[in-house]
Amino acid sequence: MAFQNIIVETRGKVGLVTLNRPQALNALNEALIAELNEALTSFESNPGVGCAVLTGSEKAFAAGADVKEMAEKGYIESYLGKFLDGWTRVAETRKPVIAAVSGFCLGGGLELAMMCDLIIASETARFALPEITLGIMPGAGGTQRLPRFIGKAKAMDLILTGRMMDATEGERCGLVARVVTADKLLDEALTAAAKIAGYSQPIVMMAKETVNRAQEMSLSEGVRFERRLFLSMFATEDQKEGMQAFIEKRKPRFQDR
Ligand code: CO8
Repeated sequence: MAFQNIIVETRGKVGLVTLNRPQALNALNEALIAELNEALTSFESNPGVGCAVLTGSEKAFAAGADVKEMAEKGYIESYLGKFLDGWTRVAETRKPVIAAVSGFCLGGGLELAMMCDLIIASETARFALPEITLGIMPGAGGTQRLPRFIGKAKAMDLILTGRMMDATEGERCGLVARVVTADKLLDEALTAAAKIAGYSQPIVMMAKETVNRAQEMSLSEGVRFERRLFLSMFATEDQKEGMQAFIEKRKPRFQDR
């Protein structure tokens, strides 16, 4: 598939997707989402890719869903056409995805970033769910994921006022994992991704799955789930290799099995 709206590369064991609609501040239209999903599917089936990074431009990670594409939509057409069905692909990706965010990260752009496993932001990042200003509310998980990241009070503040939050506030309230200068953003994200991709792939995937269960399960069910997967790790060669390497004071050579 030739991509028109994104740039897809691999850097070692890291898959890199750059949103690339500069004329629209990377507004997310259906064509872009289809291409992003295609890229993620190709990373998932490529054993040489252990982690992905999703980024935009310095000015905008993504300024939201494409308002011009959405403006004329009607209810029945949207319902029958399964509008939004493809938007959850990032959240369903089994390998980790890091969002490297600079500039505007608004509406559907923030919803997309929140579907990733962690957000690394540049100091210039600006986060908002401004849908209320357009006569709608967030529709790609924003009303559900944002309170889980930052709590009800701040989520209500952002969703009901539509105001922007800077990177420092984003880090302080738990939306953002790390803040770096704009010139260091991609390096920081790629280095973190390469580190993750250097570990045992099945173990990384199980760790990701287990942390994500914390969003959905009660504590006791979650701990039980963790215990099951933790014990299953002792059936892997990578657990033996990891611990043996520690004892022998050498670097482990994980084989992803
Ligand atoms: N959709 C379409 N085009 C956009 C969008 C967008 N979200 N954002 C910016 N653009 C376009 C502008 O129309 C402009 O194009 P043109 O030059 O042809 O007029 C170009 O990008 C540059 O934008 P500006 O001139 O406005 O740039 P500024 O630097 O002056 O302003 C802002 C930047 C503040 C980011 C401003 O562009 C803005 O407010 N954008 C809209 C932000 C917004 O409201 N986002 C939420 C959209 S709704 C949404 O995401 C709902 C998600 C629900 C689920 C998904 C459904 C599919």
